Amino acid sequence: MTTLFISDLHLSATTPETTSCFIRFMREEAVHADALYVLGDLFEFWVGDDDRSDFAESIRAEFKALTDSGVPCYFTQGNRDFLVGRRFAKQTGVKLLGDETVIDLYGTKAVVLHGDTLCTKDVKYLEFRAKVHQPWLQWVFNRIPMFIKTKIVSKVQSDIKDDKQTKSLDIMDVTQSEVEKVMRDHNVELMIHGHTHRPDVHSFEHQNRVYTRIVLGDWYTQGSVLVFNKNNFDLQQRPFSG
Ligand code: LP5
Ligand code: MN
Repeated sequence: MTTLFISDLHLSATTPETTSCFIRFMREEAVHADALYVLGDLFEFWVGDDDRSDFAESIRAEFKALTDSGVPCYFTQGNRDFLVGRRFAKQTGVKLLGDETVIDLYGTKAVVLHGDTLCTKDVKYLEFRAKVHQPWLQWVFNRIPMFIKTKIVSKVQSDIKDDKQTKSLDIMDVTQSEVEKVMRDHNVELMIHGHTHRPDVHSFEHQNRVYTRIVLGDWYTQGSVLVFNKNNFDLQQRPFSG
């Protein structure tokens, strides 16, 4: 049996190929798994749990069908879907995780997270994150009508769209010392995260212990899945045209 991890699908109504690949993955693959972990950025942007669009309804329906079939499903917010909340969880049966969660993977402890908080050199982003994570601000935002929230999000996105171009790839990658700190804090030798869109397996040694960091891939041109079972793991791709 296997546990599956995905992140950075960036699903939206404007990218139907990605959505089809995701739906196929949910119906044909996730349904046979021990558990599914979604480590953030499932959506291109999630404006709020009050989104009643056909697109939002169709994605919720996939999660509901999966959890109804008995597969536990866990969700960590990413920088694009930090407004996924309790209502989404209730409607879908998905369990919301905190920013960093230690899980037991067939006897191995692992810390799972989106990965944005590991990028400590991206100070401007972390300041922005701190602002939009303020509970009072989210409380207010969640009470604004959907059509106004959509306008606010578009305006902020267009205002900051050029900001990313000014940052180096190094700034937008994880900081190794932060990776080590998080693993040490949780006393684990395995970390799984997404966000950087640089799928890979990194190993390093510290005081005679070997540490592994698995980075999930995005779903821009194909599906990307970490398949984890008792004896091994594999970062795999799924073609869009199935
Ligand atoms: O996902 P990716 O890789 O493209 O970029 C991320 C970081 N960008 C973001 C931005 C969000 O996707 C866009 C969010 C729109 C939010 C609308 C808010 C509505 C209010 C909600 C209130 C509860 O996450 C990018 C990182 C990159 O990852 C690293 O890979 O660098 O970060 C940025 O580009 C952010 C800028 O550097 C920050 C610019 C400061 C802007 C200040 C505006 C303050 C707005 C406050 C809103 C109330
Ligand atoms: Mn991200």
